Amino acid sequence: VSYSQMTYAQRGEQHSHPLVKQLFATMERKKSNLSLAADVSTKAELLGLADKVGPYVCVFKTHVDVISDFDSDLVDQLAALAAKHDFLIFEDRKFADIGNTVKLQYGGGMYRIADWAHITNCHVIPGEGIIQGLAEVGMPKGRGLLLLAEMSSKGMLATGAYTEKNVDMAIANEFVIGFIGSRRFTEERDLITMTPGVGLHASGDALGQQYRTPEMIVTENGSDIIIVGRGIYGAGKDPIAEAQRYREAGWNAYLKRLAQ
Ligand code: S5P
Repeated sequence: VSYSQMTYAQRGEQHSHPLVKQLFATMERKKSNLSLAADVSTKAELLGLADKVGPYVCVFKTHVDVISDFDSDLVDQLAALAAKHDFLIFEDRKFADIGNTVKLQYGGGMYRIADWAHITNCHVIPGEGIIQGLAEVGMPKGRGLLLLAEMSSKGMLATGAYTEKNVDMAIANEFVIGFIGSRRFTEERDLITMTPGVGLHASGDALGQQYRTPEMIVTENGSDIIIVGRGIYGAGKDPIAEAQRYREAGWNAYLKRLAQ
């Protein structure tokens, strides 16, 4: 039986990676396969969003390098909100350099990402060394890595043989817990997929983003988690109401998949 036919709870029980076990348990507890892409530019906005939308998401996704007033207190407060509302933190850093450099970028600098982000991600353009470098920092801390096997934007180059290489590298490296992409990629090791470019209404933006519905992504394509940003906090929106709506849409798409 395919993993896409199993419940998140069942998959959590049999998964070998403690972080993924925790993720699936959280998803089941909160009945949420929704991740918020919190692309706001100040500390106050980021923490405000985490406190408001936190109850409805399993994963809170950040881009800390767009926060104009970043400081270490921000990550302390974000970690406290993660405990309060029961979500994991994913820093969407998209590392893309050689192993030695990404080790420095992941563990050090002013952001010290490995100290607070449960999940991060990378491109495999540099070859397998990037995974090994990140693993040296993240594995001892119990973190997990996603590979960008595909992207959501118009004209993206991660296709065909490149996507397949991502899948091979993910299977071979314990630190990898899954992918960013549009679908389930493999039945090996129950590697998860998180999908950005999800929207109930909009079809895209002026800079190449393309949106598909939760049903296309979760029910039809077998992805595990939907990532939604501007659909929840965009201009004129009520983030709590939209988060509830996307949570319900994502969860119903999952229930529909199980019933197929
Ligand atoms: O292929 C990708 C990969 C990612 S991680 N396409 C994406 O859009 N993302 C991220 O998902 C992007 O950096 C942003 O944070 C989020 C999508 O935001 P939205 O406002 O378009 O929903």
